[in-house]
Amino acid sequence: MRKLTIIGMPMDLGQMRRGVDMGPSAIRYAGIFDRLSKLFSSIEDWGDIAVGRPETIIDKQSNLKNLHLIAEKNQMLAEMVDKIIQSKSFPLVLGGDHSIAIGTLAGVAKHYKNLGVIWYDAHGDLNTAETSPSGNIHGMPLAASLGYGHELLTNLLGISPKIKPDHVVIIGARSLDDGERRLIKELGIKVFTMHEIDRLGMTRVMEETIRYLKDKTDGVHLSLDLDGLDPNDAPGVGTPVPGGISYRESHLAMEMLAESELITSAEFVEVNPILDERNKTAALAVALMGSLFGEKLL
Ligand code: EXY
Ligand code: MN
Ligand code: MN
Ligand code: MN
Repeated sequence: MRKLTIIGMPMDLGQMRRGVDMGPSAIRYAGIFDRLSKLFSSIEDWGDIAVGRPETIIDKQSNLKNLHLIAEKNQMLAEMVDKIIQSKSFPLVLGGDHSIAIGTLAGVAKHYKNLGVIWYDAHGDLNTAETSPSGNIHGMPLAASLGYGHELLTNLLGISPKIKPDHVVIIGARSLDDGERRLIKELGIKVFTMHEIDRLGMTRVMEETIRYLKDKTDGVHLSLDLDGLDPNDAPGVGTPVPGGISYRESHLAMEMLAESELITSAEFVEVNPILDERNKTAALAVALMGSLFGEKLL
């Protein structure tokens, strides 16, 4: 049976709403250990990376918020994730805002030549300093991992790009900026927007996702932003977008990923307990982890 190693990244520097730094605590409090202990031969918790919460600093040249600190902290995360994989354990990263994917993917990409990524999100996270409407780096991690954006974000661990455009699948998109749409078209990134999920159903979306990634990748990272789900099911997120993926569809997606045995690393991000209703979103994250790691109903 597999080993699992959990690492918390209490990062809130990638966006402007307080509270998402408490995501890792909220997810642990929601019972991650009890839920996952039956599914792994051993679970280790390496604790949280010390991020801190200084006042926002806007980089004068790029207009990016907290650029230097985000790069520095993600470097630490990348090194930890690298160590977890070296120890032959499955890395599970708890966020924190989505800017942490820059670090997670850097650590993971060291180990895979053809890394696949499933980006489960209401957003594309494909902005750069030039296209971003906000300067918030949590709207940029997928672009950075593809090699687009500020060098401090694209070049972590000296690997750039971390992933190739045809190894990425975005699921749940319903809020894309103009620059993100352009990049998606230019790079030919596979996207299942809410339209395709409504039209095809989640079963077919996941079948196509798995088929698309299976033969051309040697590992697949799941980056699950809780705002991919509908805000009724996941109210505790900083950038909610109505009309999202349902609770049941998300379980089905995770169960199909478990069956596929494709996923080699994962992160669950954007849980903000201050905005949540009685830790509902953290509990949802833990329930989805159960399905992702092979929990059965019967
Ligand atoms: N596209 C918007 C921006 O870049 O500011 C909103 C990004 C939200 C990113 C969230 C976490 O996925
Ligand atoms: Mn903040
Ligand atoms: Mn995101
Ligand atoms: Mn999002």
